[in-house]
Amino acid sequence: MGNHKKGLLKRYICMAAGFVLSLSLFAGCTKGSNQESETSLILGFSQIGSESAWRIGNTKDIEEQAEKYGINLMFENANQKQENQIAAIRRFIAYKVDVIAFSPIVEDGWDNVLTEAKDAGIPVILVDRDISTEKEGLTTCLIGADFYREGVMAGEYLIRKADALGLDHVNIVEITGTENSTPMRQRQAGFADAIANDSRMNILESIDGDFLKSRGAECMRYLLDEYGDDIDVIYSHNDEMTLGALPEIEKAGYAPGKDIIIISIDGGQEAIDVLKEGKINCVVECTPKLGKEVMETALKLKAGEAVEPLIHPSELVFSDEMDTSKIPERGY
Ligand code: GZL
Repeated sequence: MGNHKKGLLKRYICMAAGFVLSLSLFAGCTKGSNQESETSLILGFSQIGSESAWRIGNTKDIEEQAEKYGINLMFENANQKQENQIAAIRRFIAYKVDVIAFSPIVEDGWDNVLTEAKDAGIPVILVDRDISTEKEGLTTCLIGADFYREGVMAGEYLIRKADALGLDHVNIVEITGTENSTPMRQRQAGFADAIANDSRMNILESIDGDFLKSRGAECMRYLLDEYGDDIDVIYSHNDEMTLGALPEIEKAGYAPGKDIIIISIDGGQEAIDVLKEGKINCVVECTPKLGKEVMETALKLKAGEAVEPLIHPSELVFSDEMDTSKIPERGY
């Protein structure tokens, strides 16, 4: 046999060994003891990444609840890449998990892989974010926040704040989350709709901060250079970007929460602490604690029971209108 053929054979043997090894690694990474794996459910979960305290809190809750419900969790972190989520879902299908759950980083581009899951008879739960598709029946349900309502609550707070301060015009800059993601689209729409009939309100510019702290700082530097003293309000789609923006506001000589009204979303401990200091005026809650509903829904799906198509957790608004010292520990 020529060297080329010997080389090819060696490469195929290595690839086959690698595939078997990766499957055995997946078997090893499921939670719970072996004897449980014969009886309890195997759930494949594709998480977006670790971009924020919210996301890290969501992952922690998913893992804790899987343990609590005795569910074998195959967890994959996509590190902010859609292609990694698609590859993870394909591995879950190959492994023949009982249920797939994932938080889609953006709304588009899922039809093919979700059709493969459907053809394999594996039900899919959407967690946190939604997808947009023309196809029916690719997913069973969505468990996640009402982002549109979060945007509305942010806008309604701003109207009350403008009334309280007697403002006759309000210039707003918006730092949005990941473009084409459900929270970005709906938080932007809800806020815009809430202030649409208030002639004082004027959005100077919306800019994509991708839910990242570093991008929040970059966006803030640009907006301060562009609009400086004209900025009355910053509406930021998540705490991470808000926390990135705050030092830039102070470096520019403005007192956040006083010279500029700061409105944020998520409600993690760090942002709540800054709210208590008076440097953020309003934090709309977006709970990352979705794990209980995910596990209960997965168990129902495995048992062939009907599930709720949409589960929205209840959410609060924390702001300088209340005694913020009474806000309990957030847990994320
Ligand atoms: C909201 C979630 C968002 C958070 C961000 O449910 O999708 O993604 O608001 C996170 O902190 O990055």
